[in-house]
Amino acid sequence: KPGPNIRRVGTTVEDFEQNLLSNLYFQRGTTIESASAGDAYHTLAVTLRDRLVDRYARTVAAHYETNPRFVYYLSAEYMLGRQLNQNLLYTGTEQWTREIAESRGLSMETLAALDVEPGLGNGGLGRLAACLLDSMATLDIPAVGYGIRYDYGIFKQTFQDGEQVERPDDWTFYGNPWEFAASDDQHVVGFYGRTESANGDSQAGPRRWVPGETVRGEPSHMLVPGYGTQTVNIVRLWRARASRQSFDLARFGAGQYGEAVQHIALSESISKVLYPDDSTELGRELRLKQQYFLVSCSLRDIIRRFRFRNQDWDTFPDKVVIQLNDTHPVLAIPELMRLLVDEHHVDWDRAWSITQRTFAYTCHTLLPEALETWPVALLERLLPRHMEIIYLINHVFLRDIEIRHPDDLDAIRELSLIQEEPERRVRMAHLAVVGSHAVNGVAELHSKLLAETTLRRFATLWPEKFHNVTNGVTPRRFVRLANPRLSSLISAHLGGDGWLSDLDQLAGLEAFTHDNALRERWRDVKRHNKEDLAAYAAKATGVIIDPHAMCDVMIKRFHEYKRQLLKVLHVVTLYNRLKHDPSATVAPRTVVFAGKAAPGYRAAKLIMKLVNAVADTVNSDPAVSRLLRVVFLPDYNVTRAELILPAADLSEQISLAGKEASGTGNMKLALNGAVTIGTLDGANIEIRDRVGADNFFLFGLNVEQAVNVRAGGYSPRSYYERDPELRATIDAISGGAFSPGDRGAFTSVVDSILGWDEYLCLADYRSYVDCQDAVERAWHDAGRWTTMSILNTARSGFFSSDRTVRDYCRGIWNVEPVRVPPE
Ligand code: 26M
Repeated sequence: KPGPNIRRVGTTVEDFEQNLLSNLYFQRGTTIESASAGDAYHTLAVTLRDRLVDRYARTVAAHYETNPRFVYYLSAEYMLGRQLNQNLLYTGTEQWTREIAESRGLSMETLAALDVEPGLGNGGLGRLAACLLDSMATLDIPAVGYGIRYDYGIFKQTFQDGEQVERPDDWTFYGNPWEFAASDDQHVVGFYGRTESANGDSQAGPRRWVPGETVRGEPSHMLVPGYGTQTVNIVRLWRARASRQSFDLARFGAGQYGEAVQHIALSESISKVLYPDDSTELGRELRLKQQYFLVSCSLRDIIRRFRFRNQDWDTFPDKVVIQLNDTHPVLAIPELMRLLVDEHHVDWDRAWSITQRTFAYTCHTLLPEALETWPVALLERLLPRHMEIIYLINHVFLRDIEIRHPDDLDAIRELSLIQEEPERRVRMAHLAVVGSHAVNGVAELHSKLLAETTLRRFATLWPEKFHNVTNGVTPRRFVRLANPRLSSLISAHLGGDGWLSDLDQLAGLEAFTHDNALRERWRDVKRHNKEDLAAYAAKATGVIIDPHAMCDVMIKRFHEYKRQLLKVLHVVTLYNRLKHDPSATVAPRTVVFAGKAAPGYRAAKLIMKLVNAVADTVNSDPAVSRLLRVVFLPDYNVTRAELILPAADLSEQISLAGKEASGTGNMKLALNGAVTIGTLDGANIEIRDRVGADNFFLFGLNVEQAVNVRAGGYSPRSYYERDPELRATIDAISGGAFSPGDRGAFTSVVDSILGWDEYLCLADYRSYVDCQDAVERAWHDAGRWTTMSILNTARSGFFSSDRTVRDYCRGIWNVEPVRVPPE
């Protein structure tokens, strides 16, 4: 039981200033006279951290007292975003800090710029994990997030000759003031080796795994405060460390410096770098090691925590629910079986019941290439005992299927955890479904398609296992912190900031839709935000943008299914129109792109190069650049999103229907008053249902039509031949209009859409361009646009991740909040 806490922080501004000075002196080892901006930043960070530690200690005490059911969120990725401004807001010290800093000649911007964002994720999946952590803490849900502390996060993106160049993200180079390392709390993780019989020889009895190699997992944690509450949860990140005797002193003595540290480097490579792939699986052994490393460390930790207050294994699922963020941590299922059966001597059937009741699985994709499978041969080598357990799980499962459906070989083949052709592989999604009591998709359409296509057999078998939980985003970070101007305006009209923890209150704005004072200020806010973005764009890219022009944004990972290429076709269409008819009534527009591509994804990288080439041509052509500008902001990350979202007028959500599981950028943009142009895909459908069809620009094929077009022998070339404007657009690209020195630069992009066009860009082109014309007409009617913008914000309260977490709590987790009393 935790002892009485030392009171370290006070409640007044004087206390706060005293805490700062004391940390500057004792933590940073410097004085106010000689402190640098870095010293100030670091000191502020640890002073805020101290305040959160106080709350965290009380949270731990309340949890110990109540012994509640905990959510353990397992994710290979977290995109937490910068911590400073968030922690200032959550500790209520924003204003004090500003005054203290400014009185000493330091701006908040200078301090914020020193805050480094931990980019420990690729995109949507990792950011969703961070939003859910924020909402769980805000709703007082006892929860721990487990992840990997990569030394290098998602690469930094730069452009050279329009091409993406990746640079390492050494995010802790100057230290990370937000984390606590617990180097005395390590777990040992095994790999390779062999298995042998323990006692008896029953198939399902315990066996012993003798690993051939071990590494240690060292935890550190960051604090995850809730907004408007005392709860502070943690996210616990594991880092690989070599065992203590790994340094080869003899070799070092002999001058073989590289060889002397080789073993250390090899062991520690496990948590060295985040794999920068999003929705593709390359099946690298080190990636599998990362996954098992995360799982093994986290489960040991969860079990240790369970045993503080509980003994009976049968109560494990009453105290523990483990949410698997996609298949990346699915090895937790055989690992828990191994721990229960081999190490704690629980019999197989009892262990299996405990396991199934403990796990729940979220699927984030429908793309076949994103469904993880691992070669049986690799698993047998790396994790021999886990492979035996997977075989046994499969055996028992398929025996059941045979009883239900005798002689149905198709059912067996399609349901099996093992894929046989062309090589034997373990299907991680199948393992996840079989080992969990709940499976969910991330938007209504996605959950429906999962149950009808990818996981159809399972959904027929266990319909009650399948759920939908539509994604959400945290309004604290993506409205309050990203868009302070809009937030003040909202608070002024709603009579306070209660909306920040009860986002449905935004509906109260609707009453002011036709209030001229609000409307005018609404437009002012957007314009100011666009000025901020323009200043940044000028600095980062040299492109000058007009804050009065429509700000049309497409910000997301570069992927063919998301169809940045369709957006390029639209830009080139506008360019051609302006070239041929300089008096064309095109609305002034700034098209903003941002996003990274997986380093090995050639097609996506060529599309990026095309975006940059089109931007160069358009921006330097005086005949068009008055009305059309294109900016590709490099190095998209959470910080950059926070800058772009508040400035957006138009939100591009144009994936081919049936491909985007949910999307979350779509929600962030709508909340910031951007109007969506989008397909009936992912959560776009739910956004449109809520904001109203009049306030959403819909185009394109729906899922059923897209399937039929492809099935009916789709010929992209016939669209090219029939539509002269499309033809002129594509001809401009293939004719070298954007690559004067190298006409063939984009041949492969053009060949690919004319020849096969996997994501039906040409089938949706006409509908898209016509819809963009409707956007322009709406833009010309400034009053109509303002109404649409206000209604998008007012009607998007549903997309708070607080609602998402409540849905998980009720539908899947069955957990109750635990209030932490204020001191
Ligand atoms: C796989 C193998 C090796 C390395 C990395 C991966 C991998 C990493 C991330 C695979 C998929 C990854 O993420 C998929 C993802 O981000 N999905 C998105 O999840 C969001 C949150 O649910 C949804 O909003 C998006 O629609 C969905 O694309």
